[in-house]
Amino acid sequence: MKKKVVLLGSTGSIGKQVLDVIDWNRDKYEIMGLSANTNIELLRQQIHKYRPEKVAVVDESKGRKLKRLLDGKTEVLIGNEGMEDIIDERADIIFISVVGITALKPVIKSIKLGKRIALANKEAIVTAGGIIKKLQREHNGEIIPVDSEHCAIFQCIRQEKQGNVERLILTASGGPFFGKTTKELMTVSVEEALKHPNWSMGKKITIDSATLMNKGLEIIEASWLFGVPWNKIDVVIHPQSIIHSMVEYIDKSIIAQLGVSDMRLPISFALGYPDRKINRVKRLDLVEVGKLEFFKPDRTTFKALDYAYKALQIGGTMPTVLNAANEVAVDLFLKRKIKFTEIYEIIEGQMKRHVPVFNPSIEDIINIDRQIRNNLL
Ligand code: MN3
Repeated sequence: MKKKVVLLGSTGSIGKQVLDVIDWNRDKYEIMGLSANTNIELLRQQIHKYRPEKVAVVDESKGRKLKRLLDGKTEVLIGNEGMEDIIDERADIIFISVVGITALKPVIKSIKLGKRIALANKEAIVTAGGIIKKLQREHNGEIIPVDSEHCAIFQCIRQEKQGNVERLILTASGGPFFGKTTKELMTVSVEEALKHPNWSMGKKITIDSATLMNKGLEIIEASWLFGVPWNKIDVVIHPQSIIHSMVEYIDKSIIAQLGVSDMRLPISFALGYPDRKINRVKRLDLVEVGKLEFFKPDRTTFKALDYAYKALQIGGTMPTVLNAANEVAVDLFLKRKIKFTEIYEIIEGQMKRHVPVFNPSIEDIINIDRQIRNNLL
């Protein structure tokens, strides 16, 4: 029996790579639903190839346009509600590869169905980790992280008792600005920030890698996914991006997961788990890599790590503020309206002003997210 997959965000960077992996295993997976934000040209090609029952287009006018272009065999749903509506209880795997907090409601719906979520989105778990984990326990759902670091930790931790974990060690490439000073960072351009040394990803996450906010969000993500407190999560700069993360145990033994920097590896794992699927990812040649280096992150220059630890330590809605302020700031930077270093200033300013709500509901999180965006308009 083929596994039925609903893929949210099929036209984005991760979504396209999910379809690559599915192409390698067409006898094992079938696509039930797809969603896109605005790229209906690519979505139309995907519909033609995979013949899903339903698709969703978040942009309303693009959605209506797509409806007119199709033959009527595929149902087209519109808006954020449409994206939620294609999550079907007959699906085996809900693959969530949309960027940003818009993934929150789809994640909540999927986890309530008790399904496997292959989670490539960070923001939902960063802002609502407590709620998601509680629902996961209640509904017996399954979350397989696709973020390469968390997928690595998931693999390192599989057979181990929670109590034996001493700390998680997240690796970071350091991004394009590793080694730069604050003064140098003030004048970097959008083009320079978009040049990631190892990974090919969407724009938002590439800027987050340059500021180290990506790693900051990943600290919070790891804390919720693996139930490990902030003071037991470390970050080490590893420019080769070969070790995707590590777990240290109480006996000082460290287990690491290694592989080439190709997102199709964690995607393949998340689709196949607990099985492993043969794929076309390049084999890691350690001799060719030659050396693996590790450095301490510069937390004075790249302040994002400290903001994330702080947000996680405070808890409640503080991670929501961190995330929303960062999303807006990155967008402003990409539009060339602010300097790179102002991303940090915006985040710090919003966090300082915020009085956190503890044990927030989904509505609290959505309201505070909106409030932060309004503050910054
Ligand atoms: Mn990552």
